[in-house]
Amino acid sequence: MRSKIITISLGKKLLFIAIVLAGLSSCVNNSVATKNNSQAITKSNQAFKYESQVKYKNNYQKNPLFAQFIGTAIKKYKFNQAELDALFSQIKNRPDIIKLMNRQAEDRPWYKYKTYFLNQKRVRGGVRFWRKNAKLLAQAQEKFGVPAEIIVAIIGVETRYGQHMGRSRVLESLSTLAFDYPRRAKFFQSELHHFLILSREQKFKPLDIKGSFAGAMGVPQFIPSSYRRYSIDFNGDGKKDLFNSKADIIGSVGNYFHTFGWRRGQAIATRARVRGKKFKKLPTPKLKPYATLKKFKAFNVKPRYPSSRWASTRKAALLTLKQRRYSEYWFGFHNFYVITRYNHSTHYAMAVFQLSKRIKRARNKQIKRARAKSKSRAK
Ligand SMILES: [Ca+2]
Repeated sequence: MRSKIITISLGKKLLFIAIVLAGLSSCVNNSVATKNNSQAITKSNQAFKYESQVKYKNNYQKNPLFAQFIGTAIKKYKFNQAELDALFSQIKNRPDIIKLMNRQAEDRPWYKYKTYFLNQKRVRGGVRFWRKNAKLLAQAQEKFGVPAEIIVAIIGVETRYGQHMGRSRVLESLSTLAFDYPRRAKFFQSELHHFLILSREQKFKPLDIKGSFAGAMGVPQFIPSSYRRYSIDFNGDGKKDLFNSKADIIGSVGNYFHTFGWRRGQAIATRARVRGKKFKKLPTPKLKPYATLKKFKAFNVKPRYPSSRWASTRKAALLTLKQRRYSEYWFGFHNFYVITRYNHSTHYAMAVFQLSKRIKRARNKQIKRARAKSKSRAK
C-alpha cells in the first residue's frame, strides 16, 4: 500500500524467528492526559536528550531527530528507555532504502506499468485465490459492499496473493526513513511510533516483522497507522493478523474501502470518447470526480459505451492513460477515487480495476466449465 510500484519490495514469506526481546506488551498505556500535562509533556520532550550506555549498531544516538522521537515514545506513549535501547541498538542503517524511495518517484507510462500487473499469471493467481477463499470473500462483499474481485485484485497487485510481502525489517526501514530521509521524516516518525504501539497491541516482536522498504506489512501491505486504524479481526480470534489469517486479510481490505466511502453496487470506471480539443478547456483533472457527465458532454467527452447506467448527473473524473501511440480516456467514478485511497495513483487504481475485471471473467468461465463437466458426467 502507498508504494507506487511494488516491483522492488519482493520478499519470501514472513518468518517468525525468535529473537531475544522482552515484548513491548509489558508497558500498559495508562495515560489519561489532561490538556495541562500534555503541554508539560511537549516541553519536557524538547528538553529530552538521548543518553544511553548501550552501544548502537547505527548512528542514531547522535541524531537529534532520534532523541526527539525517543522522548515522545517515552513521555507520550509510555515506552521505557531500556526497551527502546534493546530494539533500536540492534538495527542497521539502510541507505539502500533511500535510493529505492527516490527511484520510486519516477512514474512509468501506463503501457509499461500495466504489463507488470495485467498478465495471465496474475489473473490465474487471482482465480485460484478466489476459489480457495470464496466463502470469506462472499462474507466480506456482503458486509462491506465491496466486490470480491476488487478485494482479490488488491491482494494480487500488492503482494501477488501473499507471495511477496517484503523482506525488509520494518523497524529498520521505518527508522531509516524517519531519521535519514528529511523530505518525509515527519510522516515516517509518526509511522514508526504507530509501529511500536501496533507491536505492543498485537504482541508482535518488532524486530521480527518484515515488510516493504516503505514499511507496508502483510498480505494487503498496510502501513502501521492503517494497520491500527483499518484492519479488523474478521475471524474473531482476538488478533488482527494480516500476515497469516485469510479472514483478517480479506475483511480488512473490505473494511478499508468501506471506511473510505465505497458505494455498494456502483460503477467504478468506464471508457470515454473524446472529440476535438475542446476537452482541454475542462478544469485541471483530479482523482476526485469533479464534473457531471452532462458537463463533460458539453466539452465533447462522452461514455464510449452508452448505457442507462450513466445518468447525466453522475460525477466523474477524466483520466488519461498513455498508450504507446495514443492516449486512452476514461471516466473514473466515485468508487475509482476510493481505490486511489489505497494508493494515490491513477495507474494503481486502473490496474486494480482492470485486473479485477479479468479475474472475474476468468472465474466465471471456470465455473461454467466445471458445471458443464459435472452435467456431462451426470448423463
Ligand atoms: Ca483474527
